[in-house]
Amino acid sequence: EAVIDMIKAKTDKAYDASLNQLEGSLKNKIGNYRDKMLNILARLEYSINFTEDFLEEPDISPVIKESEEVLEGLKKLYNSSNKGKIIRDGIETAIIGKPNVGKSSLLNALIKEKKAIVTDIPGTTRDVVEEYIDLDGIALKISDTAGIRDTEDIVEKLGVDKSLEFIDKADLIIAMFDVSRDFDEEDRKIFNLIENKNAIVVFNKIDILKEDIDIEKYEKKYPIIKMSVKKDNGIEDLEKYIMEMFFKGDIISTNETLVTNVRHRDLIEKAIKSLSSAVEDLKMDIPIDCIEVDIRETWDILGQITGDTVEDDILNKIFQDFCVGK
Ligand SMILES: Nc1nc2c(ncn2[C@@H]2O[C@H](COP(=O)(O)OP(=O)(O)OP(=O)(O)O)[C@@H](O)[C@H]2O)c(=O)[nH]1
Ligand SMILES: [Mg+2]
Repeated sequence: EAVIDMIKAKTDKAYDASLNQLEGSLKNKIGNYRDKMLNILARLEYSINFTEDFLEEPDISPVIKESEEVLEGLKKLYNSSNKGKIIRDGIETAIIGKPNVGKSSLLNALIKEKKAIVTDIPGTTRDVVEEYIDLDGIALKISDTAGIRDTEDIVEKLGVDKSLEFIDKADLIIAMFDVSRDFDEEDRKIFNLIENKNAIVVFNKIDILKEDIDIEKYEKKYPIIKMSVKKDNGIEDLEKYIMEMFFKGDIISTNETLVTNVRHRDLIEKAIKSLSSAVEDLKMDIPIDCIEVDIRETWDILGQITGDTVEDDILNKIFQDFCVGK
């Protein structure tokens, strides 16, 4: 929900509110995990007493199962920080295509600035040019890449390799074609590169076409936008389309808890470490008191996310109250 609000958010204030809502959902989840950790601790305490009284091995398998469940949840949250990053830093969008189709011209048009070098010489762009744009509250990190083709030129080839890397890591690809020229083997390669990717196809240079192209005859695997960067035609359509895709959740899923904050991500990583070590120890014959230290630590680290940090002595009291049978 919060992400959708964020898309709609036009003012900074609304944006902050959406971010707060995301954080609220994270804190809620972490709060639940902390409660579970307390339960786990209570059970451990119980089994310590149980062993003292009966000199029998207690069954700690439920404790292992619960700990593993929390661990699983934490790992999922940690992985979501990638998507959270999209919201914080922008959707990684790569403009790709063979040389001379108008990629750099499109970047310049989107940022409304002559940042990338444009010439009619194929192979002009050698290095990736990155810029941020703001589409009504959605951040795009947009990269203009070197035109992809087989080349003997060492510098150009390094650029092409970089373009391929950017295709891999992009959240969204704008694949550009020059429709004033015949569709060739190089264009075919671009189509192969976007196979199974989030992509929008742009047919550029429609201004120098004699007749209108019929996009109906192309396969509908990707959305197609007709464009003339030169005549400022179709750029708004592209922007609208990207917003729509984001809104529909095509670029990132919009209904899960996301970690949007680096400090939270680091704390979750620490919690995963200490809980993993507790789970491993539980599976071996390590004295339970030692395991308790790790469980407590996990509980405490998670408290730094929910804002429930407590002094050591209060911490001890909470845990003592939890000790069953003491
Ligand atoms: N007629 C026409 N020309 C265009 C259009 N868009 C770009 N051009 C021209 O096409 C040429 C190449 O444009 P660039 O933006 O440098 O192309 P590129 O894809 O970045 O090329 P590389 O960096 O070599 O891969 C330039 O001369 C542009 O002015 C358009 O919509 N119509
Ligand atoms: Mg270029």
